[in-house]
Amino acid sequence: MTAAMWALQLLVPADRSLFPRVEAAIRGGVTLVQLREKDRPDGETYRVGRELRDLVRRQGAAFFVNDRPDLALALEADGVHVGEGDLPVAIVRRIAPSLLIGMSCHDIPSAQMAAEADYIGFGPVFPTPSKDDAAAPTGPEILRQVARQARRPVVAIGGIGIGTAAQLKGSGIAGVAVISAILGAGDAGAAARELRHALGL
Ligand code: 3NM
Repeated sequence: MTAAMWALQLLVPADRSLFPRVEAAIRGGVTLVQLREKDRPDGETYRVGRELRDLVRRQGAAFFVNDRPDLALALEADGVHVGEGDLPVAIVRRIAPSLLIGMSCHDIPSAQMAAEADYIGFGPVFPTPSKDDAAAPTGPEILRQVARQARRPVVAIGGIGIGTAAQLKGSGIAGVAVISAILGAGDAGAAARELRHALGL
């Protein structure tokens, strides 16, 4: 695992029509792609996920799966990203020892509890258009405190884009995770490049 792996993460659903954008985004500087599919049947997610994994690996990025250690194992992913309502990290580690593990945290106490994860996903830092049930935004100051205290790399999420990136500079984060800033951009490659530049990552 290299620190650079956490720099710029892109979350994508199991949708083949997004593949060209994912490919361009990796060329632009996305280091990790996370398959995040909440709606489709498992069989379809698995089939599309295999193609996505192959594309991501070909381009030299890491491949993670959201929420589902079973699917992450089936897809031979590099890692799985779990939330507070999912299986505890120690249990995921036991049943899936080959996987790196990311854990979502939304406040300082939960970030302190996530010491067993390989990285902490912290947010939403800003209001997000991409998650209906997102917690209240923390703002960049809480993120800074978490990044300072955490013994794990911290990846910021939620409303991060070219308009908010400047507020994260110098916060001590290892990287950011985004949806709309890249998938919603006209040119996904340019969006990824500009975001990395703006963040100094
Ligand atoms: N999780 P965008 S915020 C998937 O805070 C997700 O845990 C969040 O999308 C959390 O970059 C979020 O478009 C959505 O704001 C991120």
